[in-house]
Amino acid sequence: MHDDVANESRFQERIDSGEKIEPRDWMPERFRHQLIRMISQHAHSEIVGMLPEGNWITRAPSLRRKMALLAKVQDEAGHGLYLYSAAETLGVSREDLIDQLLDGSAKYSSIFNYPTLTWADVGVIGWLVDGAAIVNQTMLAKSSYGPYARANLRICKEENFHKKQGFEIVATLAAGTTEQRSMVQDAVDRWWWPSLMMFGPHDNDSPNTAELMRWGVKRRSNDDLRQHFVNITIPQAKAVGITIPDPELRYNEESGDWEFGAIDWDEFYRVIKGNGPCNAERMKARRSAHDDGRWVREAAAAYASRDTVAAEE
Ligand code: FAQ
Repeated sequence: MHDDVANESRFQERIDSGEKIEPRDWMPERFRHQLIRMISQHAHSEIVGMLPEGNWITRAPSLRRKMALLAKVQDEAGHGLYLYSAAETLGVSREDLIDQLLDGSAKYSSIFNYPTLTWADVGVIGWLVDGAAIVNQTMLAKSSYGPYARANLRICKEENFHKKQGFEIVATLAAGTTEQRSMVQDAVDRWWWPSLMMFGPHDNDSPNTAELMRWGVKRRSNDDLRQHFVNITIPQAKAVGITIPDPELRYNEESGDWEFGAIDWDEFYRVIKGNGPCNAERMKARRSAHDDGRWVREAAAAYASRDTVAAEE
């Protein structure tokens, strides 16, 4: 008991002085548990997040667009792998984490439960969804847990490219025909509010933020990051002539913030409880991909064990 108190205060001192916590270092069980929760949710989000845009690979409007989209969706798979590896350093197996996703006990980001109805959605996801993810993950790249911080650093470099490809699609459509302009505006109208929800509930309703900030896992709160995202996105929308679907949006000269209207939290909780527009479809797609890929995993494991036997002989 005495040791635990001493360890905990030494642990907090290390965090307060800006040191990174590494996998073999002493850490409170609750810290380990919180990180596994957060990193695995993040990993699942990357993998499920491949589905909405993957839906448009075969229908991309040109070879150039198709190549960029293919590369982006493949990058998201890579991000999932960095993150599952980071979670594994905390003593949990990838198989268990994937089982939790497939049996519905683990969460993934609310944003991926919305449909991609037109090609403009691909641009708007790159611009808004990757844009929101970068704001959140630039902060997480400074997180106190070494493997998670380093994974986010690599992820952010790629996400920046994703955001640029998305914004370029949005800018092209916004400067296009009347139909193209209305298609991209319609996509922004549908994705704007769910993008704000990605940052999680308001700070007062966020059970995990205070603890995660004390431990330096999160460096900024949900509301703080959401406001930063709005502040940087409004000038981008104006630059390409897109209207943000919020009549209450106002610039506050004193604070320098773009103030925005109320978020529909009933919708958010409905989606994270499994009742969003595409939750069932996303889980069905992940379960069948898992079943269809079983023979690949078995073959890879057979090769790995054959190599081990050969090395021992
Ligand atoms: N969706 O107390 P808090 C991407 C849950 S990656 C679903 O505030 P916390 C890349 C939360 O888990 C996007 N659930 O929680 C890409 C908690 O439930 P629990 C994913 C949400 O952890 C782009 C409860 O609500 N990024 O987009 C959401 O302090 C394009 C209470 O919330 C990450 O996962 C939500 N939006 O803060 C890929 C980043 N928000 O677990 C493909 C890492 C909250 O207690 C294409 N995660 N909840 O049952 C984080 O930064 C944090 O975990 C937050 C939530 C900010 C998501």
